[in-house]
Amino acid sequence: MASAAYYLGFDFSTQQLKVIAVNEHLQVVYEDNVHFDKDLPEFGTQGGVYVQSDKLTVISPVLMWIKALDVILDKMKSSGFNFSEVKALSGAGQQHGSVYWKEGTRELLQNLSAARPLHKLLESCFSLQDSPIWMDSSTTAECRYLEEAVGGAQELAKLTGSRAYERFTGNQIAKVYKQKPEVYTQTERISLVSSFAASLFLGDYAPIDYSDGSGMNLLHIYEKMWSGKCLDACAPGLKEKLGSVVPSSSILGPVSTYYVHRFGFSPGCKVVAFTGDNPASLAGMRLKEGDIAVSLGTSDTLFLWIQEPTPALEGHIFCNPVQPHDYMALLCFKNGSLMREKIRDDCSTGSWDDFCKALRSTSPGNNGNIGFYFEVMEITPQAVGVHRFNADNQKVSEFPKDVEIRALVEGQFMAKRIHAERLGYRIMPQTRILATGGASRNLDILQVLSDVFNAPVYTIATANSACLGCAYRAAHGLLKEASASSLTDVIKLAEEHKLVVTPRTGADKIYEPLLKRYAEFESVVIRESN
Ligand code: XUL
Repeated sequence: MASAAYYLGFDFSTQQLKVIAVNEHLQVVYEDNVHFDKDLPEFGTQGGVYVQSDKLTVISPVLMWIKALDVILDKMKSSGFNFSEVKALSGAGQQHGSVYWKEGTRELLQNLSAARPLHKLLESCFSLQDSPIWMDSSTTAECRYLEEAVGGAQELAKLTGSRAYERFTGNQIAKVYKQKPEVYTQTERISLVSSFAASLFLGDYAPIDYSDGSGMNLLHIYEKMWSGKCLDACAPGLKEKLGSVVPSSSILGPVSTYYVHRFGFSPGCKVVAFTGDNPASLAGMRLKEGDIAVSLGTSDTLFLWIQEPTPALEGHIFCNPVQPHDYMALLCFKNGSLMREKIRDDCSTGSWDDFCKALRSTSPGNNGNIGFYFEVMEITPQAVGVHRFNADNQKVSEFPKDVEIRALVEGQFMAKRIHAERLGYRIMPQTRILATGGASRNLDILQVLSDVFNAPVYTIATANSACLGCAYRAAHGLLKEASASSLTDVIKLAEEHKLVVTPRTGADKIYEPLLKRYAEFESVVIRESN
């Protein structure tokens, strides 16, 4: 019998470590997880983190992540998983978090003794036991300093894809340097959570990949090199501590002999660069050139595949994890389902059926009525409150209920299109909108989405998309060596996405002028909110 080929994807996320194995047909053959709070109670985390008393500082113990890896591999072994069939593995980490390896650790990593679990071997290898993670917002001073040092927020965005954000790693490193200079000096290497996890498999420091590296406010996203200006503004000697950056689908080397001896991995099993969880999700959702994924949850998130980005003060541009010359963007809208549910309660007595009837009984374009609905301070754009404008461009205090419902849904999708286009996104003939999250079950809402973007909408399942994306990336990393195929070729094997709605004829003519008016009113709303 021909031997099987397995590809492993790991996801070191905030609350748990997950693993997925796929076979050569990209079908999932194994899935498991270790939940930090529940399965590793000795660390005493809540939701995988410690929130400090200032409520701004949020950290996670590095050894917890390592012990979770010990536990998950033991579980796989005892369930009879055949590690010798794994041809390649890759993984994802929560973005922005940083790990500080102590002077002298590289040698230890290169000589791991298979007799002991990793968390024992690496017990005293970190100059910082608790890593700052993405939920941290304690570095406002460092952010302002960095922006000023490079000539302003927009200049920083032009270089690194984002203005300064508290959770972005450069600002976190600057804080460590300022507040704990002795820790910084003792540190031989700083990894992201993703490259830290890759290092555990590689038995050596793994380079940071372009895509997760774009979430640091340190990487020049066009030149794919550390920006000297940004490094200098954060801490001295940082370049040496960060190591090199590599394309996200690079093969980093074979798995460490530790895994060969302890778990029976093949010595030929390759480690493909790890990346951030959002880039990994883009791979897991199987986005292609020109696609856009819209996650309609508590908040709404947009994942865009962009070729020529124009970084802005809102949203993030990352190097594309799948195609190294392209980019991806991430946009977050806080008033998502929260707002849809509020208007449903106010205007259709809590019934989604009635909400949908209202969408069907009103026409695309809403006869020129436009609304902004931000129950809480919105992220994209920074604005708050409810603002309504009628067809004569006059501000009005209410709309009939049906008009209100359509104004909400159209407004939410027009904002998404406008902000996506500001970041350089262009709708192409082959564009697909991949919808996911609670509201993606509602076809009438999806019809509006399709009309506003003038593109077909597909629904996709995204449970564990980051983890699955890494199993795909492992397969792609390996196969591209042999045949130079793209991830798109590799994932042809996976199940097709389901087409659910197509744009109505003439929708583009209706929304073109409406989008212009929406953008103009948005500036008014931002001014009024501030
Ligand atoms: C993205 C971000 C979060 C983390 C969550 O910028 O901060 O989505 O990646 O794991």
